[in-house]
Amino acid sequence: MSWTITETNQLDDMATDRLGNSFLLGNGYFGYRGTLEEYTKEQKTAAIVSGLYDRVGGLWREPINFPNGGFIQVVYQNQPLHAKTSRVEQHSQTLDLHHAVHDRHTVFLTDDGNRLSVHARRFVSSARLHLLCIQYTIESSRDCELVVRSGIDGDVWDLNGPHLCDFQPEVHQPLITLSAISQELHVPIAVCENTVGPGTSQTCVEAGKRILRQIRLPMKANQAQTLDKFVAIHSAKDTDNPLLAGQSLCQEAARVGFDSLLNEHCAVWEARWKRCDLQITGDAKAQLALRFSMYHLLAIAPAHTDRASIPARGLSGQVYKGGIFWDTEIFMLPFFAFEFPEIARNLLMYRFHTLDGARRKAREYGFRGAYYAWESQDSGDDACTEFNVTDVFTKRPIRTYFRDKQVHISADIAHAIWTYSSITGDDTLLLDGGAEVIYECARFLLTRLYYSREKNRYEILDVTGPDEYHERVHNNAFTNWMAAHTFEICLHLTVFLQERYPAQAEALLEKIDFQKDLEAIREVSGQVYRPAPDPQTMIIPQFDGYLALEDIALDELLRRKLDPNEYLGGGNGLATTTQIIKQADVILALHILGEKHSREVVAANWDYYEPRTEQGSSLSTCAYALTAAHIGKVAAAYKYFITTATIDLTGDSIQYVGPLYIGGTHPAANGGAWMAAVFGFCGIHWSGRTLTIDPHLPALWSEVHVPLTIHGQSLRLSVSKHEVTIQAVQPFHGEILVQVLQEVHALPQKEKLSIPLPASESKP
Ligand code: IFM
Repeated sequence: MSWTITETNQLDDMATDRLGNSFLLGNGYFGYRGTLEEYTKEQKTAAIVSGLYDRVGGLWREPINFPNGGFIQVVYQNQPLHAKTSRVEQHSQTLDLHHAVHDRHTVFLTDDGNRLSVHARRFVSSARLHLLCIQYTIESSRDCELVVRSGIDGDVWDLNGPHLCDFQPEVHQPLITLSAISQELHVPIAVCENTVGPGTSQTCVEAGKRILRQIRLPMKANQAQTLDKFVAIHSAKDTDNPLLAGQSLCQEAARVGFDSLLNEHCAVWEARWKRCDLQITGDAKAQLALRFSMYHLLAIAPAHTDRASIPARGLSGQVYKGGIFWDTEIFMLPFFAFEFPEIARNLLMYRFHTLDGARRKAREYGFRGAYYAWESQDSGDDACTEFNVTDVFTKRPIRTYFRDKQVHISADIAHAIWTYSSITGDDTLLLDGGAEVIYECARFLLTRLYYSREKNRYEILDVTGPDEYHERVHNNAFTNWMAAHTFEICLHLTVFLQERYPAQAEALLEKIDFQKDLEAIREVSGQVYRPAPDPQTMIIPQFDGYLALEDIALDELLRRKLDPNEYLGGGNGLATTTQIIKQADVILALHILGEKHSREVVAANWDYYEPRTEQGSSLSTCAYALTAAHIGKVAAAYKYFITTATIDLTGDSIQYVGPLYIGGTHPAANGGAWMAAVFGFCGIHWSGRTLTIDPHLPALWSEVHVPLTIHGQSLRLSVSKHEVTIQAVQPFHGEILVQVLQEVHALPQKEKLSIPLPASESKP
């Protein structure tokens, strides 16, 4: 029930790209695109290893795409079969979200009328992080001999490569291996492969970076033959000897066998879904889209390490240089903090491990503290360049002010750490580095303030907010609010540490020499300018002067375009001089920090900004969904929720900015979809002490079951149009307060707490 996605006969080039993303498999260590076994770099095959980057000459540094050990091709009468060029009678791809297993069925019809059917089942093991397993079954409608070419293809798809050199194809019977080293840092990598099954095998090497075995398979009509293929992927970042580690894993895999490996892998996924499956009654489409979103987050989450985080395009390729953006902290972290706190902790510890990179960046721009990278890779130094976009007309790079001016990134990280601590009640993150990160972020923002004597307030000038079409503006509401919030966090944190961990608090203040800055923060905190709603219109200006810009309808602006891919921001962009914005900005601020504002204020701003938002970023629609649900615009919220949750199913996202390819998966939208369902429709809000539930369910949703973990306590919530129920899974310490319709209840230890909703709350 709502656990599988299937696509049939989708073989055109657009579909190949889209399915490469939607059918992605992964285990946090590596992602393997949903391409077909016979595909090559032209169809964007990729095995992207998390946290391993390389740079060629002056090109962009980006993740390494490993040699494709999943390559298999059937040759019939000297003709290789290929789903895109051979005659295909039937074709389907299916992803079982419950177990993270991909199936492919293709029936080829050969020129002489033979039917060859291929069924390949594969998974990226979540029990053994370096392992990809494929079971390849072939059947022929006639007696014949087939050749199966199975091996490792080192000729890979790269955006700014090639990243590997010194290829060493080797045979270590029964294995074949391909080793190489990365161009920039000379990191050795190895891919090892073992294909087990019938037939007689010979090995051949093509062009130095492709090593294949040719298996002669005598086929009897309608009798299937099965090959099991095991692929191990390692780099010297994981182990001293990637080749040896790969060989031993491949041999071990063959001993254990495909079925047992599949069982252990499925058990990991079943356990995950037990913890987080959100069940919607009445809306199978939303259910599937939401599970799809959660699946994608889980497939790329670094559950195994706190040295890596989740890039903006996940592990689906090299787009955005494999960089980790604010996407993780603002859009993905809530899901992990409420469902898998241990993964949320890893994501945030990554920021601690990259703190020195953020300190270097702050110094580079003449500030102190931690200015986090806009696009962060392994060291935390900023991979974002000054010229991110190319002008489609002049073919010249456009100066963009993402790297140097999106200062909100440091506030976003401080906010995420504080939120994690509030949701999980886990102080260890703060003690193990989180507090240091918050202090350094606050210090950076302190040094970024400008005191206006005239207005007697602290302002933040010359920034780019979330809306990237308006760069170098003054007093961006989102940035100012988040900075002021960071100062408040910093002060609360100090009180908290001094009360609970006085020795550690003192040691930390001394270690980073923070006392004076702390005093300064205490002084300025109340005086930071927080753009407020206009008393008449209730509109919060996105930045100084925003409301005076040309107020043009989005359609009209888009009609002014001369090229479909032209960039709307930057110095000459069409949107720059207008009120058209790329993505949610004030609306996102209202979602994160809008508590102090009335629903009327949120509604007025939603009505104002929504028609002026291009939704040009995958981060935007969820913010509109969340806020729309909050103000009771349930139909609009639902529309934006579906757009967010299906982005990688429909492939309906921007693929190019100028000539720059930006396709891939959209994990921030995946996290946004979860937030829209939980915080938006179910109206769940955790204040640090009280769990408030204020549902606004879409018409089709008769009931939603939400598992949540708060302060280590697993809770099962049910929200329907008539009732809210909540139960603790185990006995708990302390008190959990639940607020529904202004009434606060203490959650009983054992029984279910049921709170009826009056008829007026049971709105469609
Ligand atoms: O972080 C986003 C940014 O807000 C808009 N451009 C794409 C980035 C990565 O998703």
